[in-house]
Amino acid sequence: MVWRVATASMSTPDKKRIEPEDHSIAETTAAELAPLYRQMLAIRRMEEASAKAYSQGKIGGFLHLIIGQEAVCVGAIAALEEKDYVVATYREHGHAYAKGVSARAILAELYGKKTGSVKGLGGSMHIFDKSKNFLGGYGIVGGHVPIAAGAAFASKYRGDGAATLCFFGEGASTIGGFAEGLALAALWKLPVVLICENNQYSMGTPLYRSLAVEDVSMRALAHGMARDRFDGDDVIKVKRRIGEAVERARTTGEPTLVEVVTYRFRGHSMSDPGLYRTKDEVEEWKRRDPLNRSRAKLTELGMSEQELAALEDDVRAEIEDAVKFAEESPAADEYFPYVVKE
Ligand SMILES: Cc1ncc(C[n+]2csc(CCOP(=O)(O)OP(=O)(O)O)c2C)c(N)n1
Repeated sequence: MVWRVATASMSTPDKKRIEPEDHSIAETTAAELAPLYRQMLAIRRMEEASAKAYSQGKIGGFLHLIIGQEAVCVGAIAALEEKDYVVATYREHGHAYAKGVSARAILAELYGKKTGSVKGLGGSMHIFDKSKNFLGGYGIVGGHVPIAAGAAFASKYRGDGAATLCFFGEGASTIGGFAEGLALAALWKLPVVLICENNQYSMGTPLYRSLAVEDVSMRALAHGMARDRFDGDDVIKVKRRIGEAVERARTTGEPTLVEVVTYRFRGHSMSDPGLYRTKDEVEEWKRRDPLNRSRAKLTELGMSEQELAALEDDVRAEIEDAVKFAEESPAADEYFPYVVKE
């Protein structure tokens, strides 16, 4: 038996690339970018609406927002087909929306209403929709990585040609479940793309206090797995680079570990004022806002202010309708631990 020795200089299948910070948007057309900008804006408005409802006491439990990170889930999921699967964390409202779950079903779930994606019994951290191949929504950090490997195993077993995207934070990469999922994905050559949304903080802990290396994608080397690493503020770049990994999964069945560097503008959850970061740091990242960058690119590509305003009005109407729907929907049935009412 020949063992492959993992080193940082290994040329195959090490696909890691790091490039200088670049604040532009990759080559694209308005036809490609406009729907992605619309999705990112809808996610941001939906998150803002949920923050408001939470502060009014209309949403209970935990609420983790993705504001600032929208380009990652939108770009990555844009590289998929309907048959592909997505598995995500408790910070998953945007991922669910990008995979086709409606703002109505997401907000109603947050409000604990019967019309929510899981009948109001799961709440913010447990959005799930089998009809969209959106497989959750998990609250145990890193615990869902083996679940994603399992979904990819099922695709390989059935030969359905689907790829699975698994999203997690950099904090999850220190968890046993992450190591187990990675090991199985590499050993069994499973068609899964493991996407580390490195927003640089696990709750209030900065990356350098929880990891011995800055580069999370290096963990792929231990498994001879392909890897990539890039800045995640450009939705088109995210789509292209995740697209390469999805193509690899489909054609060779090989997994990829992708680290996308990003930033959350707000605290870890609604109860976190984020005092462990300086105002300057947050402001610096806000200047790189993925939504502003996409909007500016659309103007450059010839979209008029009038057209952009129409798109933005359309998003506002969609989210206002979803809030109204959630508020007016009936409350979830009472939940008994051993009897789930249909
Ligand atoms: C196994 C486990 N340990 C601890 C927690 C508490 N917890 C919830 S979120 C979180 C931080 C995770 O950070 P990261 O993986 O970087 O993701 P992010 O929240 O930044 O998106 C922790 C420690 C948990 N939910 N599960």
